Amino acid sequence: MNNAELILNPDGSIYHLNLLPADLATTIITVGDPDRVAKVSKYFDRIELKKGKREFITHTGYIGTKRLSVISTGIGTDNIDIVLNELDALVNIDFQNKTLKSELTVLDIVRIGTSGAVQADIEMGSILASTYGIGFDALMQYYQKPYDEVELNIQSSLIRHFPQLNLKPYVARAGKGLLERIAFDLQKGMTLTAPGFYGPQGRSLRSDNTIPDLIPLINSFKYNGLRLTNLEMETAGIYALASMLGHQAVSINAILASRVAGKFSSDPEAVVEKAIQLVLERI
Ligand code: R1P
Repeated sequence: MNNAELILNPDGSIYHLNLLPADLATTIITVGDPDRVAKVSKYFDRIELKKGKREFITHTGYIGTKRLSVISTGIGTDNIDIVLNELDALVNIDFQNKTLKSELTVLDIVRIGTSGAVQADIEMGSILASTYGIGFDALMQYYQKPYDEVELNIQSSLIRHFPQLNLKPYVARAGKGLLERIAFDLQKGMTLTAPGFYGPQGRSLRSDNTIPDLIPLINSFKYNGLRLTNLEMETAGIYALASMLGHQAVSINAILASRVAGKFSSDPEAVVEKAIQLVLERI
């Protein structure tokens, strides 16, 4: 790869994340909000480094003997494209000669994010783990990645259920081992990843939306007893790119809103705190 593909800063760090390979742990927590990084790292026994650039803030440290990095992604799968590719490069590309290392490292990536429920029985204030990410964004149009049979079957069902969509949604599953370890007793469901917060999630402040009944449509989708449970903006991109690059990923959602009841949490910080504590106990 050339110097315009893998871009390094003058100190040798990777372009956007501003990290050197030695700065990154192999267990990584991603959060959307840069302010949430410190809310995670305050539980570290020792913080080894704090670095950042733009919305990508990283704290690396230890809980006991476990080394962890927590990194903010900002909002959306366009940012996830940057974060996942650069995280992978930090462990799997030799920065000296810009070639793939002969031995590849598998990262464990846990998203702690906020989300809105689209099913009446998914309660505000609860924590939900995503079994699949369903991408209604365009990110994976640009990558060749093998999908398994179930992922492709879910995709076909989605295309039939949402005839108004002009793009093919993509479907990517959670990392199995990580899902079992972090989310063994959590409520689970398929998470729809939207390419925006308002129209793409069926909200209308002043807009006329092309799919005005988006929430009931999402709510009524079924595949072999599986259903769409919640909406957010990163999970499908994380799952698909992690899988493409050989990493494990799981997305843990703090449910702040009910899109069915039209309600928003009165204490969103407490719900996020609960999700952070739960993940850190299990990671
Ligand atoms: C929108 O408000 C943001 O919140 C959710 C969405 O995925 C989107 O990033 O997650 P975070 O709270 O992790 O950012």
